[in-house]
Amino acid sequence: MKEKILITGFNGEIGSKTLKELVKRGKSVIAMDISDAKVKIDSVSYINDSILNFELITQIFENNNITEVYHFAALLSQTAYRNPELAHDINEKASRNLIDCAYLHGANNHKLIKFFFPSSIAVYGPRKIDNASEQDIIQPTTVYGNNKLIIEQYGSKVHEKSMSENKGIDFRSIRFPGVVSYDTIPSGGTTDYVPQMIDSAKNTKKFDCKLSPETILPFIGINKTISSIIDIMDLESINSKLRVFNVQEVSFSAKKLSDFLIEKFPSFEITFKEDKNFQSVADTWPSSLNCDKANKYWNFNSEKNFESFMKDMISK
Ligand code: AKB
Repeated sequence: MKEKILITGFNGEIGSKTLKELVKRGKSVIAMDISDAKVKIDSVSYINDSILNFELITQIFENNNITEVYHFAALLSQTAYRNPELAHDINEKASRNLIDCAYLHGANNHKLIKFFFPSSIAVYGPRKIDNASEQDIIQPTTVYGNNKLIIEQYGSKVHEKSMSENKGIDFRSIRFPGVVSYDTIPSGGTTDYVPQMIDSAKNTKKFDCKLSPETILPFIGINKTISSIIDIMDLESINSKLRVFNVQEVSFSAKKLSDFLIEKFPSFEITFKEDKNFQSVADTWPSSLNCDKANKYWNFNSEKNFESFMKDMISK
């Protein structure tokens, strides 16, 4: 049977670009999302359904030769805060189910299925730290952070079991900071003020920033996000018990961003109105991440400084 890759949440910011990249590399993809594809690629098999349809997920594995899974379907931090039960179902229950199905598929077919899970800086807390490394204090204070941590740990546990049996899943995960795209303006996340502020400045719209000017968070551009996913999944194996790796390109405060945008777009108007649901979350997330492990395993590095990072984002 032909080898297939399964992507969930393919319509999202990261899912849509990962899908395109895999197709470009000649991969045969089954793409699943609750909402239908805006533009369809001929070679892709689309499934328009919920990740909570467990029967369907079982069938996908039964009827196909799946070799890799990219699991992007999720509720982001602010949406999860407003819908904790749904977040538990989508972010945790459905993720566990997908890991279990992939494990069974691998075990039954005596092979290892590569499984990619996008985690987040939301697993950190309860205090803001600088240069956070993978093992630093991990006590998330949010629903979303807890969901992500539980799946990091569950995936790593199933990975270990799989390694001891030499069949099942090969779990790989990246802890993403805020992701900044030049062509999508996401909402639902705590870090989405960055793409939203850039869009407002470019289109001369007023912007109300929900974080204090001093708040510093780490970020990565969408191109580096996608290349990191492709690079970690391209590795034949990762000789490490640690399955989750930090990546970032730059860290900056909300004020540094607004100053830069006002200089480039002098008519841009911004106000800072702290919203406690956003501020209390950002205050527990690291201001920067240590990426030594990603550098060690797949040569992850970033030559970006704030100016070159922002220039890329506003020029597109
Ligand atoms: C969010 O804010 O929900 C995400 C993240 C950093 O995980 N962008």
